[in-house]
Parts: sequence; C-alpha cells; structure tokens
Amino acid sequence: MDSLQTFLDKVRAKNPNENEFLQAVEAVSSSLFPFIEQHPKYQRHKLLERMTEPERVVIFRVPWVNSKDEIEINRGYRVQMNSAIGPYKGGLRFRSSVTLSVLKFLAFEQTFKNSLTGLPMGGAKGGSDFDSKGRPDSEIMRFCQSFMTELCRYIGPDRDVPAGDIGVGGREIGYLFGQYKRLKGEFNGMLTGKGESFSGSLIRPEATGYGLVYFAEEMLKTRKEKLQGKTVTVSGSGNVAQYTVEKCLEYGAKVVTLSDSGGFVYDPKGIGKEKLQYIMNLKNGLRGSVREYAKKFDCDFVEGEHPWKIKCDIALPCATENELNAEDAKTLIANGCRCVAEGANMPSASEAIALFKESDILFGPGKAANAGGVAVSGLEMSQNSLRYSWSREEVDDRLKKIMKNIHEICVQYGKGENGYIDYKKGANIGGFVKVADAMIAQGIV
Ligand code: NDP
Ligand code: 2IT
Repeated sequence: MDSLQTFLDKVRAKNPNENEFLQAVEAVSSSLFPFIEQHPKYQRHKLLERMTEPERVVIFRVPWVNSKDEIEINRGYRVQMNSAIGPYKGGLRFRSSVTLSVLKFLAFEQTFKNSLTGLPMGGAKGGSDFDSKGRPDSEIMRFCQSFMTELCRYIGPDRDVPAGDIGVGGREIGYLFGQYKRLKGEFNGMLTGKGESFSGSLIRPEATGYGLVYFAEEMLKTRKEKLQGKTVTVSGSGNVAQYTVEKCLEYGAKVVTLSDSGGFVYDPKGIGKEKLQYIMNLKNGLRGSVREYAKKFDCDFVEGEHPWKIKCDIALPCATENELNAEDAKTLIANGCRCVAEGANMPSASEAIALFKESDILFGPGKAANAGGVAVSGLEMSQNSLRYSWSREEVDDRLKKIMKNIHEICVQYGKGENGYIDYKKGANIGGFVKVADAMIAQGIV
C-alpha cells in the first residue's frame, strides 16, 4: 500500500488543476489512511485509488435558443462516481462557476454521504455552467429540455437518479421530468425532488435544512446543550438556508444572518417567521438580492462578505464551498461560537476545520450534517417503487431517525480517547466502510 503522501501525489498528477476535487480527496484520505493501516482487510484492494476515479464522466453540449432568438451553448456534465451500493444518486447544479473539478468533488463527497444514510444509493453529481438568474421561465424551460435531451441516455430509476442542488429546485426538476417523460415515454422515479402532484415526496424541499438542525441538536446533546435560546448565524438564502431557519425557529433559536452571492444581512432582532416568508418570496423564482431584506427591515447589509464576524453560539454555513476560511474560524472561536454544522458541501476550508478541532468546538461536516436532503430523496425513490406516498409525519419521522443514526455512526468511528468527537473522521470512516465492503465483495470492477 502506498503512503498517504505517495497516494496524494498520484491523485494530484492525474487530476491537475482540479483544486476542489483534490481538496476533498485530501480531507477524506487523511481520515481514512490511519484506519486502513489498522485494518489489513482493506489494504490490498486499492479502494481509495478506485474511489477517486469516477466510474464514468459524461460531458455534453447543451445548445438552446434564448428569448432574443440568439443561440446559447452551455456545457452539461454527469459524474457517475461509484455504484457499489446502489444506483448513482446526487444532485444537479446549474451555476456559471460549475466545472468538472467542482462536480467531481461533489460526486466524491456524495458517495460517502449516501452510504451514511443507510439507503442503497451510489454517488454522482452533475450540472451545467448555466445560470438562471434574471432569466424568464421560458428560457429556463428550454435550457432544461435541451439538457435532458442528452442526459436522458444516461439516467433512469435503476441506473442514475439526479435531483436538485444550487440553481436547481422544484421548477427545474419539473421541466427536466417533463422532457424525460416525453422522450422516453415512461413515467418513473428517474429524478427526485419532484412536485407533490407528480410523485415527489413530502418534506423533500425541507429535508436538507430540517436534517441539518436535527443533526446539530444531536451534536449539542453530547455537551448537554440544545438549540433553544441560542444565537445562530446562517449563510446562504436558498433552499437549504430557508428550511434551516424555519427549523431553528421551531427549536427556539434566534437566527441573525442570511447571505447570498452579493453579501450578508445582519438582523440583531432575529429573522422570525414573517421575515423568513419575505426571504422565500424574494429568493425563490426571481432570485432577488438579500440587500432588499436589509432595506425592508432596516438592518445592515454588508457587501461582498460572509457572516462569520457576527457573534454567535452556532454557525450554519448553507451557501457554497470554501465560504469559511481560517480567518473566519479564528473570529468565530474568539467570539465564543461552540458549534459549526455544514448545510452546504465543503463550505469550511481544511485549515478552518483543523482550528475547530484544536479549539474543542463541535464541527459537523457536510457529508453527515446535510445528508437529510439525499436521505429523503432515497425515501422518494422507495415511495416511487411502491407507487405510494407517505404522510409528512411518516417522512419526517424517518428523516429524524436517519439523522440520529448518522450521528451515532460519527460517534462510533470518531470518538477519541479524550472524549472529543471528531465528526469529520467518524463520517469519513463510517461512509467508507459500507462502500469498501461492497466493492471488495463485487471483485475488481
Ligand atoms: P440554492 O440555489 O437554493 O441557494 C444557494 C444559495 O447560496 C443562494 O443564496 C446563493 O446566492 C448562495 N451562493 C451560491 N454561490 C455563492 C457564492 N459563491 N458566494 C456566496 N453565496 C453563494 O442552493 P441550495 O440551498 O440547494 O444549496 C446550498 C448548498 O447546500 C450547496 O453547497 C449545496 O451543494 C448544498 N446542499 C444542497 C442540498 C439540497 O437538497 N438542495 C442537499 C445537501 C447539500 P444567490 O441567490 O445570490 O445566487
Ligand atoms: O448535495 C446533496 O446531497 C444534494 N444536492 C441532494 C442530492 C439528492 O440526490 O437529493
């Protein structure tokens, strides 16, 4: 078996300039190498070498015609990373900054995350460098139709099941579903996050944010604390952030920030139910700026910055990767923050995570803390196979149990002799074991 350094050198040489992907691989393998060294049964099989090589990557042209009768060309992707434990599963991201490196990091993380849910789902991610901001629905529909015209060859309910991510919500999933059905003549569960009226699961829109808060509450419990009465900073203002705020309010916490690509708002009075409804109306569909919130509710908008300098007990990054760096971590720690749980994928830089650990702060990595979204996607797949739908209570109850179980797995593999729970280590090892066992059982494929 190669040393960690030799392994990483080879991955770097094979994937030059893929910074996000390399960052994720480094973070995961630094947890896994010591574990594999202690467990000889995982050593001969080149598992990490195989897990860092996607089973398949599809890159395709997405041509379409905009409202000014101009032709636009976007690039579409699907990274099918690992199918050891189930059909490929993972979201689609539509954003101008989408690259192969970003989607490879997300597909790699997804493999471990999906394993942690306990449901039979492999890892994948896809998307396009298309940005819907400022575009009419008719353009978004035409783009989605062109994207699906190619993607439909590679997906299916037993093959690969995409869902939403940044820039892809219920509207986009609806258009994508309609085009797949038309092309294939099949009404099936090839996408999750579908509308309630066409076999989507209840609670799927809420699931990532709700699951994050359930997970954070479990983390706090290990220190005999709870969310009630705590001050929380949240970044982002999209799907994950919105339902994170909703559940925080239900648990009696006070949320004082939200952000978007333009900056953040600080509302020391707290973002209550009505203000949250304003944010939902502002961001969903037309995708306005949170600057409007600051004007409407007479509070501060800080342009071009993240909310981590605001004093809080708990920080929940819910926007995007690398939005919380080492400086931010130092500020959070100095201001008395005691718990950071990631709603976004890889929002914290590696140096920030190391600082949290050094300072004995609870840190919940995305692959564990935000797994509620894909978990309810998995439950949507189950319901579609059954041709049946469960009630809100039933799905929410299953979601809670899954988040609790993921927390237990993190404790099982991450608790050190000094009692500190290293959730990053626990999630990486806990996610790895099931995929590794399945890969070994299935031979060299
Ligand atoms: P949305 O598109 O609904 O919202 C994204 C939010 O993040 C928006 O407020 C957006 O601002 C902001 N944002 C995006 N890029 C940047 C940036 N570079 N700097 C600052 N803000 C930015 O996406 P989601 O809420 O679905 O996704 C948020 C995060 O959660 C992502 O990391 C995603 O991978 C992760 N995630 C999502 C899941 C899901 O089920 N949707 C499941 C698990 C994780 P603006 O409005 O200005 O674009
Ligand atoms: O990052 C994620 O877990 C998601 N965007 C959700 C994926 C899914 O298939 O529901």
